Amino acid sequence: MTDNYVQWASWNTTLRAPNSGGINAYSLDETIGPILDNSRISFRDRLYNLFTFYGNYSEFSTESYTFGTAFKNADSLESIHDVIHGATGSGGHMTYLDYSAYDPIFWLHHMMVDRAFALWQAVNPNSYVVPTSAFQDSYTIPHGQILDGDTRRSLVAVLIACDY
Ligand SMILES: [Cu+2]
Repeated sequence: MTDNYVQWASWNTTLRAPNSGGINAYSLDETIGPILDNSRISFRDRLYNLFTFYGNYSEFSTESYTFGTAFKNADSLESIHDVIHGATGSGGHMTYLDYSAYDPIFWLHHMMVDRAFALWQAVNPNSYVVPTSAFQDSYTIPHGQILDGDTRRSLVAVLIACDY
C-alpha cells in the first residue's frame, strides 16, 4: 500500500470531502452541496447538448472515444459522470474508482447515469457501440483488439472461465 492510499486502511466510515487523511477524519458535507449547486446548470446544459447533438452511441457515452481515433467529441456522459464523482467525493470515497462504490451516493449517481443513458437510447434506438480498436492493453483485452457490442459478453466469458 502506498502512502497515497494509507487512509483506506484507517477510515471505517464513508467520507465525503474529508478534512484530512488521518484516522479521525470526518466529512465536510457542507462543502459539497454548494459545489454541486454551482455546477447544476452546467450539468443540465451539458446533458441537453448530449441529447440534442450526439446521435452516435460511442461519442455520446465515452470520453475514451477520442483516444487513438480520428473522432473528436468535446463531451460525453462519462465525462459528466466523472466530474460528479470528483465533486461528490472531494478527496473522499467517491473520488476514487476502487472505493467509490462504498459510498451509498454512488448508487444514486449511477442510477442517474443509467437514466440519462436510457433517455438517450429512447431517442436513438439504432445507435450502439461502433467497433473501435482498444487503445491500450488491459487484463483481458490487448491493444488493438476490436471492441464492439459483443465485447462485454466476451469479458463475462473470461470471468466465468476464471471461476469468478
Ligand atoms: Cu461512476
